[in-house]
Order: sequence, then C-alpha cells, then structure tokens
Amino acid sequence: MDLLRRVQKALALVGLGAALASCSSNRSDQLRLGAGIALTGNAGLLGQDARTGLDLAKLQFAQLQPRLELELEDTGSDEVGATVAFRRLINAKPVAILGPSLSQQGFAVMPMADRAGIPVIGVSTTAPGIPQLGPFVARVASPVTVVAPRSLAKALQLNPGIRRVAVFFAQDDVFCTSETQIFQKAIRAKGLDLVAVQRTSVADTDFQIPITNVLRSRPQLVVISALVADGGNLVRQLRELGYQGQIVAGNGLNTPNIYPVCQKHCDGMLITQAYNPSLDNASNRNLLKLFRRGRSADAVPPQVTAQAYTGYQVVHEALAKLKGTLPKGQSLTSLPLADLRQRLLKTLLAGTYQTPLGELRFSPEGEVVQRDFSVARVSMDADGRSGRFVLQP
Ligand code: 1QQ
Repeated sequence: MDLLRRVQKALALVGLGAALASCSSNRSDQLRLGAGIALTGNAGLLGQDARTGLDLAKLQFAQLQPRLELELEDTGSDEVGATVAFRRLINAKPVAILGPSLSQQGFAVMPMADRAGIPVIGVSTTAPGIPQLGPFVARVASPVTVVAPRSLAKALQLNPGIRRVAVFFAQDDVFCTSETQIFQKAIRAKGLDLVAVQRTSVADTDFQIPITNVLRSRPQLVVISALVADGGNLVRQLRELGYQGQIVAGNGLNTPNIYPVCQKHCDGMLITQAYNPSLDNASNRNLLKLFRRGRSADAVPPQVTAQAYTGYQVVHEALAKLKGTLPKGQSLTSLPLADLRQRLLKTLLAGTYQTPLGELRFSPEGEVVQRDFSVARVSMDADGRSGRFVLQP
C-alpha cells in the first residue's frame, strides 16, 4: 500500500477519507473524446492543421482532471469517408465528438451524432445551418456570414479604385457555394460590378479555360471560394496567366499548407482570420508555447490549429465544471453515458471560455459567439516556399 492509500485509510477511520479521495487523482474519470478530421483527400491540408491543434491540446490537458483519451479517425474529404469514421467514433462510446473538417461532411454526419445523443462540435465547419442540424450540434468555428465580408472590405480599403470584381467558386462543396453567396451579396451591397461568376470543382486541377474566360471581363479583384488544393492551383494559374489584381481567398484556402501549392503566387492574398496569434491570454500563451517546441521561436499556429485546440479546450473545461457540480467523491463516469452527454451539452452551451480565439460563448442553438477577427495578407519569402500570414492593421 502506498503512502497516499495509508493516509486515506487512516483518515477514513475519522470520516475524512471521501474528501481526500476526491482531491486525489481519480483514475476512473478517464473519458473518451472522439475526433473525426480530414487527414487525407483535398481537405487533408486543412485537417492536418486541426490534428496539430488536437495533439497540442492533448499535451496541455494531459495532467488535468478529467483525463481525456482522444480517439482520432480520418474522415477523408468526402461524405462517405466521414460516415465510416463517424460510425466508428459513435461505436467507441465517446462523451463528445469534434469535427468533421468540412461543412459538406458535417451535413452528412453531424445528424448521426445528434441522433445518438452525442455532443458534436465543429472545429472548422463554417457554413450557415450547421448548429441548426440538431440540439447536440455546436461549433467553435465562426460562421462564414460573419467572416467572409471582412476580407472584401479590407481589399477595398487597400485598393479604393476597385470597381470590377470576379468570383470563382467550387460548385460541389456546400461551404464554397454558401461562402460565394455571402461574397456576392457583399460585392453588390458595396455597389461594385460583379463582372464574372465562374463555377469550378474541388476536383479541378487545370483552370486555364475558366481563367481565360474570366480575364476577358478585366476584373480588378478576384474572390475565390474553393478548398486548398484546387484553390491553390487556381491562384497560381491566375498569376501565370497574367492576372495582377488583388485576390481575396475564402476560408478553404486558410492554411500555410497552401504555400507549396501556389508558391510565390500566394503572395498578397487576403484571408479573414478568426485567430490572432498575438492575443494575450493564458490559453493562447499555452498554445504558442507548445506549438513553438521544435519550431522557430516566432512560429504561429494556423487558424484551424487554434480552432481545433479550442474545441478540445471547451469540452475539457465543461467536463471539469460539470465534475465540480457532482457530490463529493462521485465521478463523471459513474453517470450513465447518455446522462453525462446531456449534462455536458448543457454545461458546454452555458459557459464562457477564454480561448486562443478570444472569449467565446455559445447561443442556445450551439452557434459560437466570437468577438475578434482580423484579415491577413499572405507574404511569401523570396524562395517562394515559405511565408507568413501578416495581420493587417
Ligand atoms: C467548411 C470550411 C472549411 C473550408 C474549413 C476547413 O470552412 O467546410 O465549412
């Protein structure tokens, strides 16, 4: 018997054992947290950022109660892969699930978790309608309705002469089709001329013909709603075919993993950010410290890394808070799982969180309420391989 047990036993004799037991590390409060993320396919470059965030959160919260065991499944980048991954995750009986990466997948699989009574928290699903998929659905990624217009406004502020705007959008991705609607509405609201609306596909790699068509309309600003691989190629080919105007990129291109795709041609793109690495709060300081281990001292996490970290953090904090409401000595795992999930959802939605994304809370529907956003300009180094997202004043 180790020393702690001896002391507990002795105290039990005088009725203090239960109190001490609840202060000591409680192994029975190990809970499973599922995550379904696109690690492969055309959103894999975004999903890798999410995996980094989950790995760092796992490190950050490893020593804190309750202990979370992360069960990560690769959803691929389509609905079929996401359905297989979510079936596995649901069978693993997690307390909650983070993900999936894409709204296109979310509309297919978040209702599965919802029907199973499992809180499911989107960490990068930004299309309108996600929180409304069911009572157990929430997200920490701010909706594109809030995010998209900011980069357009910044482009006009930096280039006040812009009148002629063209948009490209991937027609086979629900996030891209909703984002372009928001961009197009904002373009019209600002009295600009929408000179071309060009459909593409997330599977496209060659954009010569659509670009040639669009450039005939002589746009001064091109706004792109696509995912990383197709969007990055589109940016590169736009420049190679001679386009010199401003480019505004949507959230699907919001990762430094785009650098190898559009290389030096990524330079100058504007993208709204729901994460500001210079935010000075404890949670962001922890994230930066962990992220910089093994990287340069000024390395900054991508937005999706911060969002995935935040998803893990809010679940952990809500569980810890819930644990605090239980009678002394009772563990979370002593609750029936369905009850635990329901109480987690209620606690999660009622909380306010200090996260790397700033202060967050949720609407009763599970929509995230976030205050702070910025717009970044991509600045590529001379080698055309590395670069930075530079926040604009
Ligand atoms: C969505 C998104 C993705 C493009 C980000 C990973 O915002 O699908 O809703």
